[in-house]
Amino acid sequence: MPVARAETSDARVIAHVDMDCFYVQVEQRKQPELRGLPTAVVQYNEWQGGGLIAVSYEARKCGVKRSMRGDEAKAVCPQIQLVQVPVARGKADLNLYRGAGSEVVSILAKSGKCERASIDEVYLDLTDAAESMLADAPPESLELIDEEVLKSHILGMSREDGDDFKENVRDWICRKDADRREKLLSCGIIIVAELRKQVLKETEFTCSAGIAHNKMLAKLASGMNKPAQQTVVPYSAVQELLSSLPIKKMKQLGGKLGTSLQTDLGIDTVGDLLQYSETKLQEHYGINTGTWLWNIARGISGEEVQGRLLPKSHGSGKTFPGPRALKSLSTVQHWLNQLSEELSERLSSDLEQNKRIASTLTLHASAFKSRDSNSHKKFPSKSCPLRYGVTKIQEDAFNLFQAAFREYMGPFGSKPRGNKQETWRITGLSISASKIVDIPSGTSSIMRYFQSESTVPSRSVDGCVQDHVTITPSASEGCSEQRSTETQAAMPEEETGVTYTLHNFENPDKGIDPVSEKDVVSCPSNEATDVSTQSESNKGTQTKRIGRKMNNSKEKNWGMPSIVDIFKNYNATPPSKQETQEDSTVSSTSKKAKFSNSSHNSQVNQEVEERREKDWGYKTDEIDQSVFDELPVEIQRELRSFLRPNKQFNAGKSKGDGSTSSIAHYFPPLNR
Ligand code: TTP
Repeated sequence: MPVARAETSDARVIAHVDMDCFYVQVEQRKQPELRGLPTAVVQYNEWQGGGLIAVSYEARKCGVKRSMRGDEAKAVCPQIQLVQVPVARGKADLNLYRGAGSEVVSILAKSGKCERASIDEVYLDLTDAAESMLADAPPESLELIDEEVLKSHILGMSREDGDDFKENVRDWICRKDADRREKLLSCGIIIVAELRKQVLKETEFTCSAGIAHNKMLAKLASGMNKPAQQTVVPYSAVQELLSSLPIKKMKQLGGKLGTSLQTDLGIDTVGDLLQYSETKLQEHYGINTGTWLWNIARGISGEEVQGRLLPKSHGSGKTFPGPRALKSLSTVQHWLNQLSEELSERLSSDLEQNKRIASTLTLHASAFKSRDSNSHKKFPSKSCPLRYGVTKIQEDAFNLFQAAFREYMGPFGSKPRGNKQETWRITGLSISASKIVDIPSGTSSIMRYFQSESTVPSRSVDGCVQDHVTITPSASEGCSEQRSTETQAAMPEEETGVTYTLHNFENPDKGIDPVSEKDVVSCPSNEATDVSTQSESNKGTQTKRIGRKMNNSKEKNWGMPSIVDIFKNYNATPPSKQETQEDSTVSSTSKKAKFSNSSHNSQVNQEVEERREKDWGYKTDEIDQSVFDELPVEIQRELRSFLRPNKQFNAGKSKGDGSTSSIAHYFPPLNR
């Protein structure tokens, strides 16, 4: 019941920390002479001075807005300093900003559970820290309260009394008669002020924060007083905050659902939702969404802070505004190649530094057609299993594009209609890698996968059960290119300055999960799995054969035959040493000896098999052998001999000599 959730989440202390005009601050740290001056960071392209993507607060005072181009900004603020974003491969290179974001995260992460929400935003669950403070040094016992704490904005508290407001804040924070949840919030205020000071000291960056009982309210609050300030949402102020909040400003209501609430139910503010019962909302929007809407109208959100310091996905994108729109498939391919290079570099870096692999590649594009009544038709997004290695990604990205393009152009394609050729333009391209999971640290052999319980689905960095991961031979290509730093991108649509609407091409990662399951289609690549066909068959066969336990999974099975399916079902101890020895003895026995010992062998095998069945929950006989086909041959062989040591498999023409065959070739250890 929602009310029960309210009780539990009220006792939590959550902060949302958001850097102020982040890219500007990063540039100002690099060039300190820009500090205090009206400054903006612009896209690299020169057209009309480039699009503004970050604007300093001094420039904002002069009327400069993010939606402007450089020339426009100069017109309203002649003294503005325009700094161009770094460029690589003909597009913005955000590594500088990503690195700066990571500096901040590493400071904040020391305080409690920390979720990196975007390049410059972090959620913190400070409940434990607040509880300790309340137990050891409650605010009311403090003789001195820091100035930064006293500057906090507490919603519902008037600031009109001039300097007295600091006293009011002090009184509020030190109330002895407050209930426990509000006392915890007071501790949160003190902790966050301290953290913000620490971030400033160590990075020279200012940030703002929202402090509340849940993520939703903390996020709403953090943007209310900027820059370098913090805002608190006491429980008593929730209704007032939400009553006038435009419905579309609420997270997840900026799109179709928000529009439907406006047009179908006449709802303009979050507060307006209060007039509808939970049942009524469920009638309109289904059980879950109805309950969720009912909850958010009351400031209730059970969403947990995920312990995630790394991004959920990697993206690389570019917009092609106005005359720069792409007109030919060869230019599209050229740009997809650039984007793929960048993506591959980041994947390699993630693999090397964080031991993570991504499993889904998604392509988004924006386009328009001339001479078409349907010219606003959305360019479909497509996904396929991700294969590591630049050339594979390039190939798959272009294949995805072509599949989407065919669908977009419709049955007539680009054939002439009447006398006129149908023309099309691509105005934005982005590719992203998602469904990222950890691989066990120090992996040196495929056997480690089987021996590590940590390889089961709980590996997900964000706590969700992940989909299948495909490990392909091309992983080696990805590894050979490893360099660069960490992850998560952010850039706006270069041309329009419209931010975070449907898809942000230059900033494909910014707060948007690039893949929704319904978008996933087959990868048209020859080598990649055809999900649309295979998913159907595999949903039946693969799940039945190797994944009995997966039948309970709520996650949709895309049907990628994958080694991870096997890992997912392995949660027991590895075969004992003795068993392994038995296995290897059997496998190395000559044909003749094998024949003469066949009854002994079959008995040993049967025992081994029975043990595996007990441990794993299924018989190795039941494993669909086709799941191995996606693996490098060396690993196939290693895996097959591990599973069925006495059986000869055909697909075993290994490149290596067996003794060296190992997944380590594909995912080399960090020190390489
Ligand atoms: P934001 O946090 O949205 O904005 P900001 O930090 O510049 O300013 P504020 O103080 O108002 O929070 O974005 C963080 C950085 O992400 C921003 O400095 C530049 C980049 N960015 C884009 O590249 N494109 C976008 O559309 C937006 C909104 C931000």
